[in-house]
Amino acid sequence: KLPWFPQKISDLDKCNHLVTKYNPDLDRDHPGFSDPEYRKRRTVITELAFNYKHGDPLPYVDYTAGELATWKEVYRTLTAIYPSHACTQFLEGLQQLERECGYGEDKIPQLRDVSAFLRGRTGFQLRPVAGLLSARDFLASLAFRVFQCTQYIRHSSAPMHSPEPDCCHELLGHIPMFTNTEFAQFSQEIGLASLGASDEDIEKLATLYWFTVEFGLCEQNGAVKAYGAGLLSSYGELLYSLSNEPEYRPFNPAETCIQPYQDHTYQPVYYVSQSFEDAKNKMRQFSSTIQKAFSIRYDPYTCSLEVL
Ligand code: H2B
Ligand code: FE
Repeated sequence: KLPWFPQKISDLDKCNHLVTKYNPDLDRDHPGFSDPEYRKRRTVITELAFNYKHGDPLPYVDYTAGELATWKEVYRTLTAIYPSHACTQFLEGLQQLERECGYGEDKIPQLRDVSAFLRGRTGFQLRPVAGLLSARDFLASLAFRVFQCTQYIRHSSAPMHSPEPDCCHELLGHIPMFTNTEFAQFSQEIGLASLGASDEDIEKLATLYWFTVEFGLCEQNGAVKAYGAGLLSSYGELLYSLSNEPEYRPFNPAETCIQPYQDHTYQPVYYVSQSFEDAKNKMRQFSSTIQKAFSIRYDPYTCSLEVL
């Protein structure tokens, strides 16, 4: 039986299934578990996402002094090592955001402003999400050039790492890459490949997403640089991934898609692409091997799919 999938952008209102993992209310290891004030604040911000419908203005969050202090610490620490650790596309994206979209250490950018900016660059737009989404729903939104973003911030006791996505991960890790045309295309193609796919194929695509968009490395001018958002939003792992400790393997979807991965510690292995062009071509090749009973065309004028 064919799994349901969204066919128009407003159907993404139904792509909101969360994975209950690393949640401050349920997970005793979460840094905010024993901080009732943090948990209360989280509820307020996630409520905004639960109530959001496609077409609504993106919710505006009035961040507290404490939240702004966490952001500043994360921003300062990470931007200090980006020049030596991040790929050029990421650095260029971040520069644009600093120049034209109000990025900086003193304020947490609002999703509304960032979404408007990205739309004009690569046609990507944002929608708020309450936490870690199922891989199926998360990937489906990419097919419509929509990136689902959390809006709360990590707990102040652990600014260098968050086990779950937070606004530092989204705004610093992911958003700069979405200003890049090539990368935007790559992301949408993974999304389109996921629509109506079997659970097994979704798992493979999620694994590929993990080792590219989240933890990918690429070669640039004879050096290895990070482009994965999980690395670019975690000071410790960014340093570790480019040290000589972890194992590197060339990115090869057929092999990478079955590599087990973990989300509570650093990755033991990273996959290195020669370029985005290379990664995109290999992904495209892999996607064509996913068996589906139909083919799909995305219509950018109506933001909907033609299923043939
Ligand atoms: N949900 C959210 N909110 N942000 C992500 O970056 C994310 C997600 N990544 N769900 C997904 C899962 C990814 O790791 C793959 C597709 O499973
Ligand atoms: Fe992510």
